[in-house]
Order: sequence, then C-alpha cells, then structure tokens
Amino acid sequence: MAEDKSKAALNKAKDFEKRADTYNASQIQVLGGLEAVRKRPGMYIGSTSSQGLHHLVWEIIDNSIDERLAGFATKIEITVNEDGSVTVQDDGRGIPVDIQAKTGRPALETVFTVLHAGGKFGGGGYKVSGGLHGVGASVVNALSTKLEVTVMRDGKKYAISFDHGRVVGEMKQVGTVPLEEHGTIVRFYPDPDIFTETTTFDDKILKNRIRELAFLNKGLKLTFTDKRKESAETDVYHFEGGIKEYVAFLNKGQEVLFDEPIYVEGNYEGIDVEVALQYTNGYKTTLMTFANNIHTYEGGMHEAGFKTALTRVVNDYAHKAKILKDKDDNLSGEDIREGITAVVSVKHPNPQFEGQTKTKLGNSDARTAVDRAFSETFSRFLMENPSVGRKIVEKGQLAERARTAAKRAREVTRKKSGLEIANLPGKLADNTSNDPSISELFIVEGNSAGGSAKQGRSRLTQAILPIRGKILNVEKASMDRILANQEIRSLFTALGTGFGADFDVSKARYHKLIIMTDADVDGAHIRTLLLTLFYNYMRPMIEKGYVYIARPPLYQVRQGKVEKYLDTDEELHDYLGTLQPSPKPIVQRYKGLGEMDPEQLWETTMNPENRRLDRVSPEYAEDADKIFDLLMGNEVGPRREFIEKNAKYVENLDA
Ligand code: 0RA
Repeated sequence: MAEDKSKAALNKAKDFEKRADTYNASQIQVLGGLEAVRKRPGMYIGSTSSQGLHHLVWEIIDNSIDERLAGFATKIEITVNEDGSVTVQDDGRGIPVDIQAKTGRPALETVFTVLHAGGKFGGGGYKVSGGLHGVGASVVNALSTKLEVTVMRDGKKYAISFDHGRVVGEMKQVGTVPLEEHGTIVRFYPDPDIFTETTTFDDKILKNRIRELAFLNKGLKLTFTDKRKESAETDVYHFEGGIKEYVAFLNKGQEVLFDEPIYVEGNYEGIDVEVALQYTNGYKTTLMTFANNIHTYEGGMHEAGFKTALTRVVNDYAHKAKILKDKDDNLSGEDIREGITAVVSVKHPNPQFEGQTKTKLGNSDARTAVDRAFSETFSRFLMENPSVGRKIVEKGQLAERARTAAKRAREVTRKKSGLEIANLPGKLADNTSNDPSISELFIVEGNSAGGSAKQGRSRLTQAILPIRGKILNVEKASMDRILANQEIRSLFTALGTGFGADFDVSKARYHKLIIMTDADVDGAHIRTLLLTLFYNYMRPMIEKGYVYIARPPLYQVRQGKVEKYLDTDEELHDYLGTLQPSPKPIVQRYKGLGEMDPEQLWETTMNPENRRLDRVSPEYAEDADKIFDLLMGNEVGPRREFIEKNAKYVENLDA
C-alpha cells in the first residue's frame, strides 16, 4: 500500500517535471522568437513607420477574417480607444482555451507567444488564410507594451494579458456569459520604443482598409469607432453585394455604359472566384485584383486569367453578333479594357505571392479558375444583353482607332534612342553616367529651384528636369491636357521608357525618379498630380520602387559654425531648447526650394549623405490618384469635404 502511494507520488512528480521541462523549453523558444521580432521588426511587418504600425491592426483583423472565412464570425468591430490603443472584437468561436498536450500551455497563450502559431494547430481541414500577412498575433504581441485578450466560449469568459509579449496574467476564467455570446476581443498598445516615428493610428487609413475588407467579404459586417474624438460615431461597413458594390462605388458620379455592374462568382478546385465589372464612358482603365483579401498590385495569374477571358469573350461575341466581320482582326485586350472598372477577387487555399513587393499571385491554377468562372457567365450575359454587348465592342473599336492614330503621330516625332542626347529635352540637365542604376532624375518645381539644383548637383549621377508649376493647375486641367503638355512629354522623353502601350520600364535611364517640390499647398498639388500621372501611365516605375519624394527641410538653425536642418515647428522648438544662448542662434525658415542657394539645396535635399527620400509605394500612389480624382471631379461636395478635412494639414505646411 505504502509502496503504491509513493510510486504514484513519484509518477506525479515525474510527470510534473516532464511538463515543466517542456514548458521551460517552449518558453525559451518563445522568448527567443519574440526577441527576434523585437530585434528586427521590419522583417515581420515591413517597417516601423506608420505603415508598419497599421500593419499590426491588419494582422489582428486578419485573424478575425480567417474566422469569418472558416464560416463562423459575422461581425468584426474595430475601435481606437481614448488611450490610443486598438481593440478588435469578433463574434467567432473564440480562440480555443484548452491545454495543448505538446506544450502543456493553453492554446490561447500559444497563439500569442509562438511565432507563426496562427492556423498551425487544431487542424480543421481547408482554410483560406490572409496570405501576405498572417505572420501571427504573436508578432503584434511582441511589438506591444501591453496586450489583453478576452475569449467567450462555451458560456465562459476567459482572460489573459501580456507585457512586451510575455505572459503577465495567466489565462483564467473570469466569468460566465450566455451560451450565444462567443468570440474574441484583442486590445493592444503599440510599443513606442519600436514605433519611434509614431504610435498614432490614422482613422483615414483604418477606414479605407476596413471598407475594402467589407467589399471583399460580402455580408460581413465591420464597424469602426474612433473614441479619441469627442463625439465618437460608429461607421458601419456592410455590403451584401460585395465587390459588385465596390465597382458601383468606384464608378460613382461617372457616366456608365450599363446600369448595374456585372457580377460573377464560382469555385473551381477549391479556389473561390469573384469578378465584378462595369464600363464607364471614359478612358480610364481601373482593374483591381485581390488574392485572399490582399491587393495584388503587381497582378499575377488571376489577373492574367481575367484579361485573357475578357478579350476572348468580347472578340467571340463581336464576331458572332457580326459587329466584327470575318476578315477583321480581333480587338486587342488593351482596347477592350479601355473605360472598364473591374474588381477580381480570389480566395486560394495556398496562395503564392511573388514579385518585387510580394503582391503578384503566382498560382497558375488561379488563372484557369478565373477564366472558367468568368467567361461562361460573361458570355451568356452578352448574348442576353445584345445592346450592352454592342456598346462594349464599339467602345473597343473606338479605342483601337484612337490608339493607331496616336501611334502614327508619335512615330513621326519619336526619338530613336533614349540615349541620343540630341533628342533629349532642352531643359534637361542630364547626368554624365550612362548607368541607370546610379542615375537619378530630379523633377524640380520651378525654374529658380531648377537652376540651383543644376548648380548644386553631383553631375555624374544627378540629372535635373525643371517643371513649371503654373501648367499644373490640378483642379482645372484634365488628364488629356496634362499628357499633351510639353513639360510632361519632356519627362517621358528624358526617362527613355516610351509611353502608353510602348512603355517599357527596362529602358528607364534612371532608377531613381525624385519629385522635389515645395513644402506648401502648391507643391502638394504638383506632387499629387505627378504621382497620379506615374500611377496611371508609368506604374511599373512605382512597382519597381524607382519613384521617390524628396523631403526638403523647413528650418535651418545656425549657431557659429554649426548648421542644423529641421522639419517641423516642434523639432525646431526642441532643438533650440538644447542650445546655449550665445552666440545667438540664427533661424532661417525656407519658404520654398527657390530660396535655397545651390549649396544649401545640395546639402539639405540632394546629397545622398544627408537627404531624406521617401520611396513611393503603390498604395501611396493609389491614394494620390484617389485624391486627384476628388480634386478634379465635377462634384463640389466631395472636393469641399476633402479641402475642409485637410485644411489642418495644409495649414501646417503653410505655417
Ligand atoms: C477555432 C480554432 C482555432 C482558432 C479559432 C477558433 C479562432 C481564432 C481567432 C483569432 C481571432 N479570432 C478568432 N476566432 C477563432 C484554431 C486555429 C485553426 O486551426 O484554425
């Protein structure tokens, strides 16, 4: 008897030791993993700038979206709290709380402490996950000073809390709830030691993405509440029509060829496909593609499948309906797409993201899936709606005629080679190197700044193209007129890439295209216009990461021989606070680039050693494009709203 008892005790102790060992081992691994995240946050969230900060929110929302895709959550509520933290709540099953055999720890804890734990345990068969992100809740935890999770599951409420990724409040049951109340609540506080630029969430960025997610996940209800505002209202994003409503939204205020966007959905071999499209009467092609809710800026297989199918179906229809004669050539894909607004969204069980910015879908089965799902329904639609079919074909024919006419005109004036100096625009001060990888083209606002830049530059690597601000009256000029503009054409010529259908990024004579405009309202206008232009007519330059914005400083402080350049009033104030009173520091405020002499311009804005350049991401350029549409639009309402909303920003720049 006594022996049995001691044996049992021994076994128990052994078992405890074993579990404790596993625990220690897994904890060490955990801390190692999270340390790595804190050491190199950029590896996990891209950067620690504002973009990286917002990535934390996407990461947490992605988990709730996964729970939606698994068929459980119906609602996701996002809140920015008064203290600047963010809460994401869903009504899914609630993260599992059971103790895992392998670690001896609650699953809930593991999700937030082990790298890449999300979705790796529990099984549950087929699951679509937000590919590009999905690095896991543990990354958010590692980069937060505090993170608290509440889970409601099986009528019980559980809580756990973390400090810099470490458990500080072990998981425990904290109460009961009605059985029908279930879900997960995550609240986190981004660590200012990691996000040194800013820990302030931008309501515009959050709302934009939340709206996009609502369009991409039809029927899912997302809400956004900003409690930092005195009158915190809740915005509700909920679209039963999904991307069909997205297309209608994108085309709002524009003349359309037919009233309702066409919407197609299907599933081929486990790949969900949705396509929505509508033609406008305009010339702009808007084709947005998504894979697992990620905007695939670089396109990929799903985009290829859509383009091929659209071109084939429209041409087939045109021949069948005898709009094109047998002897006529097919219309080109580009001509058929002119004026289209289309959204293609696929959800793939195993998405492969490729390309420079990992936003190109590589799975070739996605091409087949989109082609199959789209072509049959679209072909039937054209047969059943012949008047729409005819309009689409005729629009393509018009585009073809315009394109051939423009091409002929271009051929007459086109320079033969980008490197033929004689053909380069007169205003361009080219650099002497022929190596594009070290060549930079500064697009400078105004002739006087252009002059200083030409004198101050490094001749080997830096070319200068001054651009007159006056022609770029963003609100009035249409894109057609802008493209006809001599200065803009000079830009394409200098760049050496050709234009439109002939655009070829591999011919770029410079691998840095740097926009250098004043830090005032006009400068912002010109920057917006140039970005819109690049986004629409030389997007590969942006995708390759060749486009930059120079950030000239606002102040110079000189004390004796020491010079310091500063960006904001706050920085100026702080810096002056650190100086001795004598000799008296002299503060100069730069109104514009034109006020700087060549040396100053070199020192502050052009010298690779000191200058600050912001690389333009496709997202950023897309925003500029949207703002441009707003500024150009005929509707006064949104324009006024934009100007009012941004009045503060504009004042800051102008102060
Ligand atoms: C059931 C099983 C698993 C996770 C979840 C539910 C779940 C996770 C999250 C994250 C945020 N909200 C959530 N709601 C539910 C295990 C993971 C799996 O195997 O997929």
